[in-house]
Order: sequence, then structure tokens, then C-alpha cells
Amino acid sequence: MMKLVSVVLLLLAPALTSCLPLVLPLDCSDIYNHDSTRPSGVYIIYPIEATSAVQVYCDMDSDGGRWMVFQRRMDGSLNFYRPWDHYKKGFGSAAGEYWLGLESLFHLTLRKKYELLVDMEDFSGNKVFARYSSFSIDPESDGYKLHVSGFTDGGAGDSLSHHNGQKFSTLDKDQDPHSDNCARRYLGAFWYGSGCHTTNPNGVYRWGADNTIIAVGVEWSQWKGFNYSLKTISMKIRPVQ
Ligand SMILES: [Ca+2]
Repeated sequence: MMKLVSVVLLLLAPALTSCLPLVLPLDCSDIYNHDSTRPSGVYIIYPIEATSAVQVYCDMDSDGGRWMVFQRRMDGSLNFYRPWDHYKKGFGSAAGEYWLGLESLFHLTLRKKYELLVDMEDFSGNKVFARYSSFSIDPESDGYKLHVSGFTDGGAGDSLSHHNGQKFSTLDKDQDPHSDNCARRYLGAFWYGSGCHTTNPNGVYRWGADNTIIAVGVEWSQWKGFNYSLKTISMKIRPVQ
């Protein structure tokens, strides 16, 4: 009997799978390409496989849209000083502050070539950006090492190239080449380098200029220095066309 059931299921398998929607969006670009009138907002994507549904914020406005936000600070409502497991799996809400997760990022950049846009704003309403024509990360077995290149200046200057080639570090997993634990020293989590950081987007949310503790804020040093914590910053990727 079991054998018969197995055979019947086997014969039915192609018919069953053809009933499922075949194209699950991998990223915001897939959503845009399916319907270019979709506005910026929260969407469900499937970065790893059909069971990997996750909410993300899609920026359909900046420079042609299609951007998938993987990191966003905007109001200080969420604590970003978190351990490895949180940065691996992701945390927060796509409607507000969040981190998508390193495992999803790895799978995405494995499947497509991506570019990176970093948008930021200070507390005076000034907005700038930095753009990189190539962005990818390695698997966890290689420490989710960052590969970023092809800088274009949108007024922010280049604070990310220092981090190229570095592994990701958190308060409980020091993979940075500095003798100290950069995540603990600067109260964040990032691809810290030999000098720890030139940008600390997952640092402590502070309201603008604050030099009480050096370089622990949400900083992009080439624009505002090490003692100015930004009002907003978001890191977003889209496939290179
Ligand atoms: Ca270290």
C-alpha cells in the first residue's frame, strides 16, 4: 500500500508543483520588475528558498528604485548592540529599524551581482549618500567577509572602503584584526578592520554631536567625523543591470 501511495505521489508531483507560484521574489528588484508601479514600502521576499519568507523595506524611489534595505536606523527605537546570532538571523521590523541578517545577505549576493547605496541624513536635514558598484559577502565559514568596491561620492565621502576584506564581528565574536574587540569598544557590530572603523552604522543611536565617548555613535566619519551620530542611515542593495 505504501508503495502504491508513493508511486501515485511521484506521478502527481509535477502536477502539484506546477500549481505553486513559480516565481517567488528574491529581492525588491524582482518585485519591481513584476510591477514597476509598486511604491516604496514593506514587502515579502524569499532570499534563501521558498520557506525563507522575510519582510524587507523596498526603496522604489531613490535613483530608479529597486533597492532592498538590509540595514536601517531612523529613530533610535531599536537596540543594535546584539550578539552574533542576532546579526546572523536578523532583527527588528521592516517598517522601522532593522537588520536583515548576514545569512540572507550571503545567499542574495551569491545568486546575483549587487551594488550598494548608503543613504544618510544629519539632524539639520542635510542628506548625502555613498554608492559602491560592487557588494558581496562570503559565507559564515569565512566570517561573512565583506567585499565592497567602486565608490561614487554623493557628498558623504568614502567611509566604507576601510572595511573591505574584513570579517563581521559582534560583541561575542571578535573576528577583527585589531588587538582589542572592536564591537565591544565601539558598542556596535560590523566588518571592523585593523583600526576598528571609519563608519559604525550599527553603533549607539545618539542625537547628533556628542563627544562624551568617542566613536560609539552611528557614524560616517568622512562626512561628520567620529563624534556625530547620524539621524538616519540605511544600507540598501540592488542587482547590477
Ligand atoms: Ca580583535
